[in-house]
Amino acid sequence: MTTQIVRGVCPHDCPDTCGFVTEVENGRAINFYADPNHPTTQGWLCAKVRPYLDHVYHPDRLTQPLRRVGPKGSGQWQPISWEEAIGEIGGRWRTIIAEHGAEAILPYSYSGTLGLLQMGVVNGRFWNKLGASQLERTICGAAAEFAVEATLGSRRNQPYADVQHSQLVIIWGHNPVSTAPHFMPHLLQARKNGTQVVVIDPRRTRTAKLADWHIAPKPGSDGALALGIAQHIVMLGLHDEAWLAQNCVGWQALKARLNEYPLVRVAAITGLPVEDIARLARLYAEATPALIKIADGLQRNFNGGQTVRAICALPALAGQYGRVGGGLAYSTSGYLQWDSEAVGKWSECPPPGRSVNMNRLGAALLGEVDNPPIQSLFVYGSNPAAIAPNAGRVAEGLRREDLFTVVHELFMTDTAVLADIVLPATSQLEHVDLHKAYGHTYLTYNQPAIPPLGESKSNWELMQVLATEMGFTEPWLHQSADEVLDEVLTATAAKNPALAGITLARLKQENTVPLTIELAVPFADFHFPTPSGKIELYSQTMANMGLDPLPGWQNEVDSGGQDGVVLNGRFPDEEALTLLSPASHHFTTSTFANQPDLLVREGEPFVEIHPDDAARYQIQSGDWVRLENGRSFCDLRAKVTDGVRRGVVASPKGRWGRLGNGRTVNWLASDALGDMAGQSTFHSSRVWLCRLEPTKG
Ligand SMILES: Nc1nc2c(c(=O)[nH]1)N[C@H]1C(S)=C(S)[C@@H](COP(=O)(O)OP(=O)(O)OC[C@H]3O[C@@H](n4cnc5c(=O)[nH]c(N)nc54)[C@H](O)[C@@H]3O)O[C@H]1N2
Ligand SMILES: Nc1nc2c(c(=O)[nH]1)N[C@H]1C(S)=C(S)[C@@H](COP(=O)(O)OP(=O)(O)OC[C@H]3O[C@@H](n4cnc5c(=O)[nH]c(N)nc54)[C@H](O)[C@@H]3O)O[C@H]1N2
Ligand code: SF4
Ligand SMILES: [Mo]
Repeated sequence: MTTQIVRGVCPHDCPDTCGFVTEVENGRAINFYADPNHPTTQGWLCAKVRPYLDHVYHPDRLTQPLRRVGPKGSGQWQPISWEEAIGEIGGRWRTIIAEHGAEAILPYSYSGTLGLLQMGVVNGRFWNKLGASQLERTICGAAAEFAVEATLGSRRNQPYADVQHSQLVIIWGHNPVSTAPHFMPHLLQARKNGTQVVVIDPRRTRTAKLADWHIAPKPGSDGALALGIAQHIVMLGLHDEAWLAQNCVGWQALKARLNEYPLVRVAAITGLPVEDIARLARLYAEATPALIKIADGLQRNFNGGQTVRAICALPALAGQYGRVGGGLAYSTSGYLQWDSEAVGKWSECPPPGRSVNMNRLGAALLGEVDNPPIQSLFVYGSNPAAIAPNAGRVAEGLRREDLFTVVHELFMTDTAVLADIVLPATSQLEHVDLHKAYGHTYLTYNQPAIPPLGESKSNWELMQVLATEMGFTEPWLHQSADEVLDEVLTATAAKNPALAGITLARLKQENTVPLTIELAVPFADFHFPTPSGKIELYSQTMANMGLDPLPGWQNEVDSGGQDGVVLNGRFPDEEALTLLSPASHHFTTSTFANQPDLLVREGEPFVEIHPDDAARYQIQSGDWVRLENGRSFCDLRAKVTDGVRRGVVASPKGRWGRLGNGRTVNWLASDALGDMAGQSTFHSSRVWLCRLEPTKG
């Protein structure tokens, strides 16, 4: 029997965007492993994706369209044909559009796949043509993206391997052992050669355990910490005044503001000893090259945007931008932005519908968004009932009798179970796509390895049948996958030299192709693509938007969902804890959190509690505890550990309520918006703790 070797790429939300290989016999994948030729992957996959065939061939994969027959959420389904399903969707939508207009339809999607076709084009073309509501995709890193672009003009990153050149690496609110694993061999090699590694995180993460120094500030205080470091560096005269004058706008204004952040005040805000802040400031100012590496967890709070602005100022103070092994590492996304017109066909569509912020989904479904109210929700590539903030409200919204919900999924998720129609989706082994990455600069083509399981369809195929149903005959709604990719590549290449010499044919041939990056070291020419061409420590753009134009810090506290709720003093301020819900090691948000082998490795849903906080409520490791606030409650197994700061509890994101006791930490999470770009604020959430009496049996 001949074995086919098919090369593909990991579609999941992770900066590493690994290449992989599937071996296929008789249309069935029999072997799966890392692409030994992919430069970032280097022949190994993470714990989540190594057992990928268990994901693809999971016995719970959805294989046919389903129509709800019982009450919402009852789990009573009737299999139907694709024709019936699409006909019913079209019929319902035509009625809704006639009564309320197309904006009453809200597509909701996020990062189930990051592919150009199955995410990017699918998010645009059909929905734009329909005139549906636009979704503000702000759940992940909106504030950091905005802040980095406002300050530096673009998101650019050195290759992971360049960390070899760093003398000091500060990993700030980021846990790459779990969330960017292919950075780690480079970091550990550098450390062996003498690079110092500092991790700043309220939790002793897997990454912190490998560092030379772990600093654990209070959550949401990092903006003040960065400004305190800056203030101290200036006080010591260790900043580079000439560099700042040459390359920055607003240095004098920022310098004046730094006076508001003396060490004593910053120590009080951050909960760190004055000596530690002073030591960190000196270390940073004297080490060169020095790299600060951040991701998005750091900024999922009320201060997120300003925190990132303040951190971006530090490499300017120390003259570290443009140096190999120095500067800021955030994301490589700025090197290549797909041509927006080719992706979304905006000019051939009606004006974009009104925008709905995805962080407010529950509130939006329950009336915050009206005129017109949301009458139909179409979910794909996301699992909002498990991953959105204030998820109890999302579930409540999804239970609305008059809401027509369609979910396109691989699995019967917490969201799908509340739908009216569930449609089966293909996995990455079953469809075509093209991926850029946010941690490196290779493009990788995904060749389908096996035919679609059962009757499942890819996102793009689904858009095509929906277009036909709605009578949309535009050729750009009916192209083949490769035709779409070719069109977007060609349109983008016409404007972006990063794609010089890169064609679809070449991608299909070589699979992984590097972008042409003019300057391997970001900003080595000291040109920053901001309006002024310099680093904008003071941002006029932000001032024009009514935002603080200088980096700063604000003391804003989560209500804990107590707005307008009578709680009879049950939640006193002095007993509030901050809930962090970071990435789990074995799942990608809620993806894989239904896979038996990975569930075993991750263990029971738990919450980490500092021994002092645990003692206050007589809690011991292994006890069932309740986290509670005005939004909801969630019961978890206690892990008492000094691996979290006092006053902080931590429980990883991504659990499925329906595989546990119904509620997850997301039921407690803040759905208020952060300081910039409509950002989510998961890590600002305040909760209260108690021990549950031992349950019987
Ligand atoms: N294994 C795994 N990998 C993933 C994901 C996953 O779910 N699992 N998710 C993917 C996605 S969607 C994303 S966006 C990235 C995120 O990648 P990361 O940002 O690295 O991941 P997070 O765990 O969200 O956040 C990182 C750290 O921020 C800390 N943190 C929270 N609040 C603060 C604060 O106020 N100050 C400081 N200093 N630290 C704080 C948390 O304790 C956490 O350890 O990872 C991607 N990769
Ligand atoms: N508490 C807490 N919650 C968080 C966060 C946090 O830090 N704390 N982080 C937030 C962040 S950073 C992010 S990015 C979001 C991520 O949240 P989501 O974008 O919802 O990501 P996943 O949980 O991975 O769910 C993706 C779903 O898409 C499905 N899927 C995969 N591929 C396809 C496909 O090709 N087609 C279709 N139709 N479906 C597909 C998968 O089966 C899966 O159910 O979560 C957010 N939620
Ligand atoms: S999740 Fe990240 S590390 Fe794991 S295989 Fe995918 S891209 Fe690679
Ligand atoms: Mo994310």
